[in-house]
Amino acid sequence: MSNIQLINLKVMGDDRGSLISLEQNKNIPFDIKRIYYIFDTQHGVARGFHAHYDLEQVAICMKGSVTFLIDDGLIQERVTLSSPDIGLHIKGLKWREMHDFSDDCVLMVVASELYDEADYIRDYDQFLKEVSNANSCTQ
Ligand code: T46
Repeated sequence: MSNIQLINLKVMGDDRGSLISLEQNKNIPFDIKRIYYIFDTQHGVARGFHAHYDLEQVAICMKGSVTFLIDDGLIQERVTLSSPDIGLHIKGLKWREMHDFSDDCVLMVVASELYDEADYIRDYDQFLKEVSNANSCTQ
């Protein structure tokens, strides 16, 4: 199964333009506790380079484009987000990196938990150990 889980967000359009509504436990598959957004990313900058223990997120590129790398410890996959009606659902132990931000990129992220630095795994070798531990628990 692919690590790239995309959510198609229904556009409510009329002759005035477009509108998308995000609702917890409806098109966003969890309780929403936090929203943050990333913008004015400097040219050539990449972000992320971490995984989370428990956090579940949906990333939506409101403007411009950005490429995510999602890595489950075995497979690395890339997806470019460039439309406000597509959400990238990131759940479970997944290393994520964000590359190739366009100058005008506005990336909004809807999150299931408040900010907690203790939930971050910022070291790739530690991430691989956590994946291995999780896999040995499920076998
Ligand atoms: C993720 C990717 C997609 C806060 O104080 N509160 C917050 O809610 C967030 C998200 C960050 N911060 C602080 C922590 C750092 O001092 O803001 C600074 C930048 O955060 P970070 O380096 O973690 O940013 P990114 O872009 O590498 O990662 C972010 C999220 O942190 C992360 O959960 O999945 O976007």
